[in-house]
Amino acid sequence: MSTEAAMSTDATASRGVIALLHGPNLNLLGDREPEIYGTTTLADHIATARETAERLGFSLEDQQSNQEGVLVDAIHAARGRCVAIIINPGAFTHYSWAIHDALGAFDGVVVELHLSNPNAREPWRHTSVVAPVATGTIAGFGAHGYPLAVYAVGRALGAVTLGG
Ligand code: CA2
Repeated sequence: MSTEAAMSTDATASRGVIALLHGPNLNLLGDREPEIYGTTTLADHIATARETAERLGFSLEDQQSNQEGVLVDAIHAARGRCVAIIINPGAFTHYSWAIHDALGAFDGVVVELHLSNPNAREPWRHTSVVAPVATGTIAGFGAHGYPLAVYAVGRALGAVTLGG
């Protein structure tokens, strides 16, 4: 049985809003460094995430910014309004204590998402200042990470049951 088939969901309920946030340079996806990040564009990743979210009964908002403060504001705006944040902070992952603090003040589920596996790359990518304030991290699965991250939110909020 496929993983998908083994998950039962109730998509009839309105389960709330997921904020999907992307940090610097991720607007270039599909254009440069395809050997690391693949050929799928950011718009395509967002469409996949939205499709999965809606199937599970969530709606999804998205924002990409190259500015740290804009991401901090987006995290603040999610407070009390969104049930979860899925965030690929880009290189901010490794040093933005402002994003760390903002996520720490968010009450819902936080999924840290990476296309590549930063722990298998240069040593400076091995530190994540986001991981300590995340519910969990999904990394290294490329485009598949998007539906996985949405399912992780569903699982954390009781909208998805694994194992049938
Ligand atoms: O693997 C990931 O998703 C990363 O968050 C991507 C970040 C990197 O700094 C993290 O260590 C891991 C970099 C995103 C840069 O994206 C580009 C996309 C196309 C062309 C150039 C950069």
